[in-house]
Amino acid sequence: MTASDQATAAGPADTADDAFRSVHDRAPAGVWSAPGRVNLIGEHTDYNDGFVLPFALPHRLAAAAAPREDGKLTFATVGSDGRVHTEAPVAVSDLRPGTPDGWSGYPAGVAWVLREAGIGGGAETDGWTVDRGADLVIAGDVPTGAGLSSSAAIECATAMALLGLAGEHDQQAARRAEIARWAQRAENEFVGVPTGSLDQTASMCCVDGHVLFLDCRSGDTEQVPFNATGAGLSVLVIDTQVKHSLGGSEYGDRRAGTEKAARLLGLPALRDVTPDTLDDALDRLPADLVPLVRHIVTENARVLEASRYLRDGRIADIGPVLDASHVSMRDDYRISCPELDLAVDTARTAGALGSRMTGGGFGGSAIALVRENDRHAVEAAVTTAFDTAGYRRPRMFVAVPSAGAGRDR
Ligand code: GAF
Repeated sequence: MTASDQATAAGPADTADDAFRSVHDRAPAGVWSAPGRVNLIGEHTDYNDGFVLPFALPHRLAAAAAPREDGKLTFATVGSDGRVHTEAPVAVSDLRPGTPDGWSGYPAGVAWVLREAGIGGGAETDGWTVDRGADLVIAGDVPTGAGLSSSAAIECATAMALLGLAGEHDQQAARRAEIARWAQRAENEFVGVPTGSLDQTASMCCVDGHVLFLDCRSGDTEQVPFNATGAGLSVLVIDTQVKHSLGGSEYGDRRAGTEKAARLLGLPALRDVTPDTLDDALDRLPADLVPLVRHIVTENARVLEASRYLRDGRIADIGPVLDASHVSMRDDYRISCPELDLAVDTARTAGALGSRMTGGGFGGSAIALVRENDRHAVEAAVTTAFDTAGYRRPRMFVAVPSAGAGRDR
């Protein structure tokens, strides 16, 4: 692997297209792509029916694809060395949760879900369905294991490609939300990682220049304008390069803990505990669940607070809310790590208006809201702090809210 570690000057769509031609000696029928995301705030709230506030990154994974007629799926990816890595073909009829595994489990899982959903069969594409098979070549620049949703990007790019091969060109919001649910199902049931709906919904439903306010219970979304540049601000992503994986037990443990707490409280989900009822709820729970519940309830309140500021165009005011979110994740939900804490603390000391880890945690990335004039000083301070601590140097870049999944050509 990996498709997503690749630094591609040509851009993901060009790279995927070129690689497809070199592997298959023909042109792809099309190229589709989907972005990674940062979550501005609202961590681990998605599987508790709560609120999240992500935006799409400019970093994307592209899938060049063409139909086959022999019932086989082939997967290839372009690695960071520019080389194409091909996987052994797999029969659509042999797809089972967990098989294939590794990176190709993500696109294979999407094919499995779409096959079950009965996608395709229309006259426009000569009756093509996923059962007939497809060639997919994937390339792009979403960092992997960085908490920036490379998994959702590969799932959503694949879903868009297979739907495109089936002749679907519908880009309406409701269909996009449904595609996100299919992609999430692939991750939950085929790959076997019990994630919520945040990443796939962000990859499918985000739009340029906006953050996405998502109510994970109702599925309602609101596009909230977010022009940090216009306010002289930047969202700096600090990728600690500590690889995070959601496949380990920690993510599932947190999820199980919050679901158990909701059950003990007799509620459908922790979304139903509010700041007003929090103390009463905590009194009724065993000690080990108290900090988990406190994080979810206060984090939901912070998402609502940050959203109110952003609707009023008060971007700088979310700084303290980001800080409070990080403290809650570090001390209550316990999903941070020394590298993330160092990045956050150093950014704040060097002038960031607010900073927090983003994504699943246990490694991955932090974000810092910085005045553009202070950005270089913050970057330098973080680099020095990591050097001094003997940590691997982090990668940093400014994240600008970008478009969701779509067809490139
Ligand atoms: C990961 C998961 F995939 C999301 O569903 C979400 O729970 C997130 O961690 C934490 O907010 O990205």
